Amino acid sequence: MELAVSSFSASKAGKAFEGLDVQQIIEVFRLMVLSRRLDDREILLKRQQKIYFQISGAGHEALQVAAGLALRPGYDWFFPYYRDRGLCLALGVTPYDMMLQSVGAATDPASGGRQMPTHWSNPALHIVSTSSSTATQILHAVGCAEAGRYLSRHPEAAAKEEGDYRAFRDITFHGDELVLTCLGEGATSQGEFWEAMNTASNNRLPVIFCVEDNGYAISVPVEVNTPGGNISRIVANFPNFHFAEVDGTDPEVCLRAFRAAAEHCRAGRGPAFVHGHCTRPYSHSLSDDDKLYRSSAEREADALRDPIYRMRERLLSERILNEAELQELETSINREVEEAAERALRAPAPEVAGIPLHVYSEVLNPCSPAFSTDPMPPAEAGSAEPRTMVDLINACLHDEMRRDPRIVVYGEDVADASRESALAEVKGKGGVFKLTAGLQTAFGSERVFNSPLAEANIVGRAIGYAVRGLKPVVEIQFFDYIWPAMHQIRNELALMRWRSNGSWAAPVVIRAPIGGYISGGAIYHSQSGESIFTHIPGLRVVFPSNALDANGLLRTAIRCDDPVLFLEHKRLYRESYGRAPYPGPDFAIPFGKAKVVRPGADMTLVTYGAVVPRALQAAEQARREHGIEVELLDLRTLNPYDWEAIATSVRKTSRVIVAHEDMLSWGYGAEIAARIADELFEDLDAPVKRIGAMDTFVAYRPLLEDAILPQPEDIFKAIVDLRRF
Ligand SMILES: Cc1ncc(C[n+]2csc(CCOP(=O)(O)OP(=O)(O)O)c2C)c(N)n1
Ligand SMILES: [Mg+2]
Repeated sequence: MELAVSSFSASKAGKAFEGLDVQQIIEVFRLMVLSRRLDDREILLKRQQKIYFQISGAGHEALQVAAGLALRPGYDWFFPYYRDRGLCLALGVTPYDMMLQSVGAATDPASGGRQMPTHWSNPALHIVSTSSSTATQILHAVGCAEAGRYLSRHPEAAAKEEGDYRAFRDITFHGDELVLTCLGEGATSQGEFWEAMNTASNNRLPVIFCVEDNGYAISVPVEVNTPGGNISRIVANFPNFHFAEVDGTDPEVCLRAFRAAAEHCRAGRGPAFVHGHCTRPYSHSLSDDDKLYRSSAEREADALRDPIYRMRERLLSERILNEAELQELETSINREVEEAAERALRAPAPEVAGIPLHVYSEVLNPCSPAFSTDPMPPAEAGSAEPRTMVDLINACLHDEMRRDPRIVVYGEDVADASRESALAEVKGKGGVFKLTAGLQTAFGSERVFNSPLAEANIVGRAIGYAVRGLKPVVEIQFFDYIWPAMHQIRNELALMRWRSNGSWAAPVVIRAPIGGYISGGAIYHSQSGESIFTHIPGLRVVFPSNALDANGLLRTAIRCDDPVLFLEHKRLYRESYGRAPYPGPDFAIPFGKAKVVRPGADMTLVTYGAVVPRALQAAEQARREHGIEVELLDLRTLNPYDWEAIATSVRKTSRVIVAHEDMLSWGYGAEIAARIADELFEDLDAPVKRIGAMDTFVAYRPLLEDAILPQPEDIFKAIVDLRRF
């Protein structure tokens, strides 16, 4: 709105307010008030039970609006916090869009009614979908900045290509783009914050970390979260950073800080840290009452620093607006908010039938025949010599990296040598199991590199790369150490597409060596646990049992458009079982297609991974000694899994055993067995049997390991027992 500005000289304003003209200064105030009024309206709607949750940005408006005005929507990238209404308004999210999310409308552009209010997402403005988790987004910001840098150095990687996920991803980038991520002072206690600071600092990434310090994390005061009570003091020694600690209630000071931070980042000097001291006048959320834990003196002091109140006073005292003009402005804001709320309340609700949409890619199905290609004849592929699973995974990585410049590979120890000069005289490491050997040498250190020893860092950054359209193929060194990344995998990686109603996706491949049977692997180098991941909607889980399947399934994992956990059994890496000649650079196996390892009419044995060769051994013994013909199914992929193959076989044999290496209780077999009992009851002549490890971890002494994990004799015994029915 244009207001008459009677008594204020623009040149005076320009000097005083970072060069903003009077209209721009008024716009700063307008956005701040708009943010507050939207919160107020939401609070009312929540009290009227017309919306279902409310958390406000009150007290943070000055810092956020300044950040939004200093940066470039649709050019820079944004990973905001749940309080960032002011930021998002300044970037261009409309009050109506916000209210659509408050009511959970079908047309809520951020999530289609799936996320709470203020869980931002807007592809056109480059606001990437964020969750309720307090610090996960910071690692995404780091990965996003790395992706931007990578793309500006390798612009050819942005080209659209048919035949894989690249056909569906538009990529844009700018050499001087930057990334803003925001968090509360409480969230700086999360490890992911420090993991992000580490990589941003080390790699001189153009990321602005904005800490919105309102002194509390719900009821926990800052000194409990931060030693000494000031995060700026603690981070001050991180190299390459530009630091600013500011009064977060003063938009002028904040604007200056963000402009300086942006300049530092755009010039390629490194990241920036803007620490703004804000207030929190409305308690943590509508479910919280700060009178329960803050003294009234403290609350009153906070109220005096309220950014809206202070800015209003300033506009009056500097005679930018008079009282009547302010009231006119406020009335027009109220009207805008009211209209947005009224319209949103009339918006249609989401369809129940649409719930499953965007759990996985709607445009590229990894189960489709497009991913079914035959191996090349050995003569054409180069050699008929049988190769190990390690060889064929490594070959697939080489082939795909050659084919697709969007692929980056990183993890702990995956590089040949981080100190490149050493490569003149040494062979290189290439992974503790050598799966990534030679990749850095072949494709360079920008595409293949070591990560810090931090699993959330590996997966969180990968999400940032992937939302930009790149394809990270990362390694978790041992499945046993995937747990620090679990938060990122479950709450972020697998959810990015569904929670943003298909606007964003993170089709990352995580490779992880898994399993025992290695004599001495003990508790922390023998774990299974695949069912924990198949219980995550949105995540594909693959578990090959032989070299050829590993090659073809990894290719599908890389070319598809969904996040994939690719589990590689350590015991099978170099086994003579399941070696195969190199199948050529385009061999692919679709997901969800089991393999009949051995046909049989007497009973079905469903398994996967390292139990496949053990079950085969048991099945052969059962044939020799009892004439029992077992049909052995190797599932190969666990999510999706081939229900048709299971059902077809069970209908034929009427008897079934589900076997796996993981612990029996709540294991993967429980789901398969339950579904067989449910849907194939009429076809069964015997109870559904399960075989799994004892309900304990794997012990060190091989004598104990052998007893804990299922052995061929256990499977043999179960086969013979099941025949009795
Ligand atoms: C990982 C995680 N743990 C706990 C919570 C619950 N929670 C939501 S907000 C919050 C406090 C956050 O405080 P701070 O980072 O200072 O941000 P503020 O809300 O004060 O802006 C907590 C504990 C969460 N959302 N995510
Ligand atoms: Mg806080």
